[in-house]
Amino acid sequence: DGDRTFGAFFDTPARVAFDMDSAGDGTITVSCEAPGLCLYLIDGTDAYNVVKQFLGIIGPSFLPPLWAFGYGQSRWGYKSDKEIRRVADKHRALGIPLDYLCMDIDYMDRYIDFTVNGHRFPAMTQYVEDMKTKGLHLVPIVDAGIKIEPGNPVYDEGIQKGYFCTNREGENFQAEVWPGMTHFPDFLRAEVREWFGEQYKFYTDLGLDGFWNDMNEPAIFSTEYRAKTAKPDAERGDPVQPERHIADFKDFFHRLEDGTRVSNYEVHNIYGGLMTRASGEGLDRLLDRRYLLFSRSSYIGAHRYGGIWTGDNASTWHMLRQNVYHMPSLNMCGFLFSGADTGGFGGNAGRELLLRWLAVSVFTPLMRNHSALGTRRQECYRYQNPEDFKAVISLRYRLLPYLYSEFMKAALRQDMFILPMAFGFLGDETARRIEDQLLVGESIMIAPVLEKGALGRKVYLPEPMTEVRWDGEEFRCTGADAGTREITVPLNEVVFYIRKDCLVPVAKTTAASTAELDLSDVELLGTGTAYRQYLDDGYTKDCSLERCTVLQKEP
Ligand code: MIG
Repeated sequence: DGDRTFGAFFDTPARVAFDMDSAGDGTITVSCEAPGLCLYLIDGTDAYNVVKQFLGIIGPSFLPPLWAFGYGQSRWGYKSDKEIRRVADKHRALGIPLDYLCMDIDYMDRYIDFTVNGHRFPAMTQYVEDMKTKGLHLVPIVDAGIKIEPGNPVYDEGIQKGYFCTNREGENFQAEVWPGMTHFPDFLRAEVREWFGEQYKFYTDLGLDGFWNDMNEPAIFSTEYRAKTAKPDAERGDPVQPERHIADFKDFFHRLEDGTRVSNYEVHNIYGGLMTRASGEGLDRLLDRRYLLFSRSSYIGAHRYGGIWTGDNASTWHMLRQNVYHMPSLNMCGFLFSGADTGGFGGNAGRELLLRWLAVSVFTPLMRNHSALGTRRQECYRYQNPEDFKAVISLRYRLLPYLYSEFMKAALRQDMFILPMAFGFLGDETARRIEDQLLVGESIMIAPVLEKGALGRKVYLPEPMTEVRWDGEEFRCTGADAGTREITVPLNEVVFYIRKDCLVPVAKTTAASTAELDLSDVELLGTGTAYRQYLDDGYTKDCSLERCTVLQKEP
């Protein structure tokens, strides 16, 4: 009747359709084709309260190490250790901070998981070690499918133990992905997850401690049933043909713990989340420190094992805006550690778009510049005046004492890190309708510039705040009254706000990487009197709120 505030979680890995009042008579219809839908209804005093209860139910978040909050550079197409080293050196030479570099499928031997191409990376262990001494982590991609290739120990063991998904006839299901024909591990069984997780030992033995899981929807180019000739496929940039994919998903089967067979179509949405669970649980056993892990596909609950990135976006202003809109939703689902491909994956990013995008990514836990093969090179130093990029990315490092502390507190309390304005200013009708301003932790409000050619933007302040202008060198703080104001934001500056009676600890200097950053040596910005800072060594596993200390602002 409109008086009750409640949340509804439709828990099913099958296909669900939401009809949000298409008839216009106020009816919302949710339908699910597979049996076994579990519906959770959560009553609450307000929407934020409902979300907090939900987060309490789904469990605590994955906790990444400090370095995962640094800036990362990635690209599909980095072909060798030398090329990646050049990219890194260029950042260091120009003073653009950098903590990690991603290795896309190009590092593998013929796109086979748990292998390294020995021609392109002839001495991987040494290379990983060398990069680490420069404060740089390497982050390999891992795909869901295992190449059909007798002699490969992972393939052989999977076959022998019956760990792969099967087809209608009960044989191992075959699908073409990057390595050619592959089998999909049946992540729905604990035994298979444990086995798959163990395979990451290949990487941890090389000294690696960061990973991204891809193609785990699972994405399929063609199958034993669907010929290559009938190829139009989303992954290849052609128009999406949903019916084709649905036919694929109906063609392969999982075996549950109790022996029941279910088609992937009935459990499709949980596959990627369970791959991430497999890797997260494996890495927990393999490493005595925290690691970086993020996945393309996931499901409610899998935030306990890794973060997510929002997949293949494009270098457009629309996608930048989508990135902003996605952040609160992801946080409501527990995916605190998330972010988009900064600068956009497909298409060519111009200088203005990349700078504005970086100014948003400064505030998202995952801050990674990634682009597709064949697009314009998107590393910051490829553009005019790289010092402008350095200015924006340096803000991230200056803010890390705050961002890391707020992230960890939110994760440990099972709360959100990035919130919509509506949650921070309950009852403020104007704030409720604003989607292009966000709250980051308990002290910061951001109002990023999201339009091409804009010199600035209109900002709404529900309460008086401190306006902070970062110009690449220092923070200029001024008081700002409640209400609407117009601000000018040059491309090499970032403006953000500190909430009334709140403080933000900032590092006194920037650094080449988080390894050189002292999170305890801070200056306090804002009008508050005290800030509770979460602080640890950045990699220890036993994190707790007891690691908080109170910082007092001297009058
Ligand atoms: O079919 O590994 O979303 O980030 O660069 C494309 C190549 C497969 C999709 C991922 C993207 C990655 C790309 N992958």
